[in-house]
Amino acid sequence: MIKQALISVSDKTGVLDFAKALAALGVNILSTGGTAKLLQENGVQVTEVADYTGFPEMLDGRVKTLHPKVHGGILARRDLPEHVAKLDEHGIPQIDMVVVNLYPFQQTVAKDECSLEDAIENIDIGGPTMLRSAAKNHRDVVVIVDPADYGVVLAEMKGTGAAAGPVSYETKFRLAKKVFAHTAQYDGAITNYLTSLGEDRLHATRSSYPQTLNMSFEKVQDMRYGENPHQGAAFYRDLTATPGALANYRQLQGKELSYNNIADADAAWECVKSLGGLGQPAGCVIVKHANPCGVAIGVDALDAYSRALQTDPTSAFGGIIAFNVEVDARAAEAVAKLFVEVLIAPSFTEEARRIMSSKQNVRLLEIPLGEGQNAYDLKRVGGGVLVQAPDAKNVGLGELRVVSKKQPTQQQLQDLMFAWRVAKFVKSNAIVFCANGMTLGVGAGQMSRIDSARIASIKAQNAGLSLSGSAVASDAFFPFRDGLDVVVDAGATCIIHPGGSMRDQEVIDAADERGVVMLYTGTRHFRH
Ligand code: 93A
Repeated sequence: MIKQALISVSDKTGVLDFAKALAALGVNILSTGGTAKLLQENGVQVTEVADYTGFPEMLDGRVKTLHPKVHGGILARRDLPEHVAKLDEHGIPQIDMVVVNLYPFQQTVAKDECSLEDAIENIDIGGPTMLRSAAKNHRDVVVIVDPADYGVVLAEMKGTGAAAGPVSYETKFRLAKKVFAHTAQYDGAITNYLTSLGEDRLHATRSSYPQTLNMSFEKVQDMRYGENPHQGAAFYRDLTATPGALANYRQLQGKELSYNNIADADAAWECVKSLGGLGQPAGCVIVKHANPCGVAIGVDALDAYSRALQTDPTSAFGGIIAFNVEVDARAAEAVAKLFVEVLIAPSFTEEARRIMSSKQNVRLLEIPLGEGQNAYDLKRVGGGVLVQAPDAKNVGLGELRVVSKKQPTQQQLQDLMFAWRVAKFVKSNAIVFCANGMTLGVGAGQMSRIDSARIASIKAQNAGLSLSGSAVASDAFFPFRDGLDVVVDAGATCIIHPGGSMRDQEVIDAADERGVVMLYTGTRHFRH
């Protein structure tokens, strides 16, 4: 039986309706200053914690609920007669439900103008203490930290009839686990903030990379295995993930996603999201082993797909395909002809879904298009983790510098911009041949740039694509003129790369000697 609940919330979403419902079920409500005021003003009868303990809120609210009458009432084991007798001895009634959410620390420190003092005042002490007390004693106490759980708890309480009834052990245990995950994350945010402050502890010197880095993830799914069948694996979502992130996918059909599916799906999704603003409405990316093996933009999904597929139809077999526009029936029909592992798009028409349903093994993922970036890019190394800002840079036309004598045509500029966008998503060393908004040959992941260049042109030949008049992007500078000679021999007439080599002049002279256009981006896109 839930006879008494303590409600103390900073986020007051839904709390009024919840408290009203509890009161209607005959639950006695204890509450702190601001929460009590809101409830009272709206006709809910509550007892202020200060009146309940006989101690006023003090020290500017720093001490509100930190009292044995509160914590004794939460922590006492109802199954131990000694505990129950102790409560009686001290006149402490039991508290059967704790509804608490915390001072908004994360939101406070996210503001640029936040001072150390603001941050410190927003470190909640009494709230986590009650949450932890209640979660520890979850067998006897219902604890709610997330307003989204009000409904579930009420439903269970009402399910037992007119009187306030028991909440199931399963629910209480789930809610308790949620509390510890929440307080761990909360303390993590405090640690991240404090250990990011400079020596002088002035806010202005806050570093993006704290001394102690805490991140919280929640499991999306267990996987049958990892990169290889002898490796266990699971997929976790960063708790800060935005709706457009891969981890927020909705699977519409198909087998369970594997570890490699998810890694490749992410590569495809990130690449296709970057194809906007290139002069065509639709974009399509086909990925195999984390590298794009075909990328194109087009007038619609089918057009983009058909062109992307031409680059390397052999590698596309068993690939992962992503679109940045809705997949319609025509595109779905074309894709259904290929053996595909995963198909990703912001949406699918009903007709497209019906067509894909004949290919039940294809995993269909729907993800809203969104610009959200991971806060940190992480890479595990033995015993540690490398942390960097994600590569969010998209070079604009204004940043390009023509270094050859020959000036680019408008068409060449467009081709070079497209090639450069794609090269960012190809493992280094990356060489990408393109023309008319489609890839013609992709050389990826080689230890020498010249080998990537050779491979890219061989692949174009294998696919029967002409490289004559093509544009080439190289993710980093050409260290010697030999790489440039390879791509020009293959037919390229314009080249884009970051520049910045010791032998830049040698490479520029080579471009002039060969009569091709060369542009510098000033930005490098290594991807390992
Ligand atoms: O300053 S505290 O750390 N000291 C406390 O004793 C205490 N008890 C509850 N903060 C405390 N709280 C927090 O107050 C709760 O976690 C909740 O976030 C907030 C609700 O305050 P009010 O009801 O006055 O809006």
